[in-house]
Amino acid sequence: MHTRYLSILAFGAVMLSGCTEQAHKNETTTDTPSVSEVSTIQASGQQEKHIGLDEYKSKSLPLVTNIYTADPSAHVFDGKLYIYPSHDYEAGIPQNDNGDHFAMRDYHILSMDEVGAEVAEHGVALSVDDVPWAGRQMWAPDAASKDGQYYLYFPLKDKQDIFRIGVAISDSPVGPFKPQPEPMAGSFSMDPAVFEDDDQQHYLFFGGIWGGQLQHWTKGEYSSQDDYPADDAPALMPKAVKLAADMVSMDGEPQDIMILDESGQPIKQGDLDRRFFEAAWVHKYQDNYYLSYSTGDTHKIVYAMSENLMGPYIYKGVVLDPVVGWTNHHSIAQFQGKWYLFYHDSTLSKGQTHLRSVKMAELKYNQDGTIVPYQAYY
Ligand code: FUB
Repeated sequence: MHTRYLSILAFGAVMLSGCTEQAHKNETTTDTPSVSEVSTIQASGQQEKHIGLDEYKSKSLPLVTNIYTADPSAHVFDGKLYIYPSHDYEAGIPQNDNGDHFAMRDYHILSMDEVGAEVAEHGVALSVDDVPWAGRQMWAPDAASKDGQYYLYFPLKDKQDIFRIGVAISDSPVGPFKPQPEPMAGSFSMDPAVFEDDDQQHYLFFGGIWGGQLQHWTKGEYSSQDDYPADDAPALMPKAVKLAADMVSMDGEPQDIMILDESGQPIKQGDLDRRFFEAAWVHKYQDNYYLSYSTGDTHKIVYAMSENLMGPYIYKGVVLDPVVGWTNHHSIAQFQGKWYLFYHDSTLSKGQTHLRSVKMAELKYNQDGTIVPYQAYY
């Protein structure tokens, strides 16, 4: 039996009391607390292979510590770096396979003028209370800019508890954002990521299985039943669609983005180390598109490459090994001439899976364009 997002630590909840609205410098440090009694337990009673806090020392500090942040989507707008994260908090909801304990209610945006400079945290940019169709759970967002307007794309369950993707608009990259009265027509599942191609056309990538609900949409409409492919059949793939010129609607139907193995066969559903789970992100380096994503229950960020934005993509390898906490979610962006990996972990909360912190680190490429895997811990 799977245990969705379950990470029970052998020590109690740790509150962020004492944290102030201070910004922190992103510098290499050994910030991980030394905690000896850490284990992660599945409902089955088996131990999962997680990172224990006593085993590793972090290379990077959380970008902010006054709030918990996760799922960082990084973009450079007008020469400044903006990070659009989830805002984790303690909702007191028990952990389950659907991720109910990720009960986030608003978004706060981070920015910085240069790497190593103070990180600004800009307060509430959008609240669940502002969204007329809202049910619950504001999960991983992303943002885009066009013609002086900024668009925040956010996954949120509607009043029927079905994930939809909403769009909110602002004339500032840090909000406040005004939501559209309805979710994006035709939207489903979660983890939106918007990629702007060289011709300024924007594309929306999205999707995630388990609590992300992609397995409920295999017949083109919502079904309350899980519908996963057999282990030896092609995996459920991330979806992508061109955004219409208005940036708030889709130009066409979402299509599957195929991820193939080295022999040209679709990655199989049972290939847990490589199959798509959630957190799709696309970037372009030199002449190739890179589709990176989380493998979910094997806790890795991996990537595939293609010469075509809409694929097929060929699986290449690991970007980031498992981090402290169950989820692994990232973005990749170029800023001031260098490439960076943005990710999260749960070191600040001493391992609580639903209380994460965004970090960043330089990302390097090999001569052939493949990515040098990043090690988050010494
Ligand atoms: O933060 C809630 C969910 O956890 C995200 O949408 C997933 O990608 C995972 O990080």
